[in-house]
Amino acid sequence: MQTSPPPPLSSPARTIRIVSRKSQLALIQTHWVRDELQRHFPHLGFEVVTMETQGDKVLDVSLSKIGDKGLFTQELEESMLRGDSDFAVHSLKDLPTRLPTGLMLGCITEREDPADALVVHARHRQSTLATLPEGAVIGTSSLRRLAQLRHHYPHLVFKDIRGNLNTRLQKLDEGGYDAIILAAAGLLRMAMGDRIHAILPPSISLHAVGQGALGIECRAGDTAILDLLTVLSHSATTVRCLAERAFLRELEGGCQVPIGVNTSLVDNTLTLTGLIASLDGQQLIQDTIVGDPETAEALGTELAQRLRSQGGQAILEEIVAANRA
Ligand code: DPM
Repeated sequence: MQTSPPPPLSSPARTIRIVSRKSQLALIQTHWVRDELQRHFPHLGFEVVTMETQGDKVLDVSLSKIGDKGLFTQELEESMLRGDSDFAVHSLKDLPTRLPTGLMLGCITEREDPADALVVHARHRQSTLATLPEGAVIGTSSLRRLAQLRHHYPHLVFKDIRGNLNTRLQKLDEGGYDAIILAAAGLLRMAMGDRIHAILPPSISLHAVGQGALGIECRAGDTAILDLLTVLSHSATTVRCLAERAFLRELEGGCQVPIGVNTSLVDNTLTLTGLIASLDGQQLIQDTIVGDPETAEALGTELAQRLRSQGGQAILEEIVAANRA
């Protein structure tokens, strides 16, 4: 049976459907994308459809335990593959480095500040991570944040925290934690930048791959949609994030590992720093590669191979073994 092609984008019968998670941050991001496209293409119709994902529903289990591929993306991907929607807006860091057959990363938007941020309870307004009291409880579900902060601040205690940004801030304000670590980008996009007590420098916390950027996923080869998306694409962010994603892709073995990065693109030179940490924060293996932005992905892959041979491989194997036990 032959299915007829969808009507052209300019047909009045054709509305372009954007699929999104329902969280406040997801909707802010998706509405921004829709508004930008509507501004560039006033004659086209855009509609946002929202869905819940596994990651939104399962809130009582630690991210690192359930946190495998596509936790926040799978339902949206199925919707695009069914033809119920045309593209999805994700926080790039939640988009797996390998996508299902039939889908592709259509574009990467300009990055917000990719750094991690410290948010403290009001009683610690005068404190820094270094001066928080012995045993102070820090909320995070990120193995990456946990391992790096354990390394630098062994006097702190770490406790899982789940839920969307509003829920997490509420849990902090209610006194369940002394401080929490969040992506600065999420707070800034939600106009809650005033909650940022300190930005963590790369010497303390290397951020997650793709943090602060949006990744738009669409059906592979959907040229009509890909053409529209070019107006949202940011070339410097794209180069940096493609290097970061190639680095992560080369290290991933289907389990959550503390992996951090930092990138810069200055004077047509790409600098990528990558880190693999042991879960206890005892070992931080870090290196930096510098090169031509044209070879961004090859640089990411090479850096990953270097870290493996510098002790990263042993850490990866340890984590896989611990997950099996
Ligand atoms: C991923 C991680 C976290 C999110 C793991 C990591 C943080 C979980 C936690 C892959 N996705 O960063 O090491 O801290 O318990 C997420 C956030 C954003 C996108 C929230 C945040 C907003 C920032 C952005 C959750 N995904 O990191 O505080 O768009 O980059």
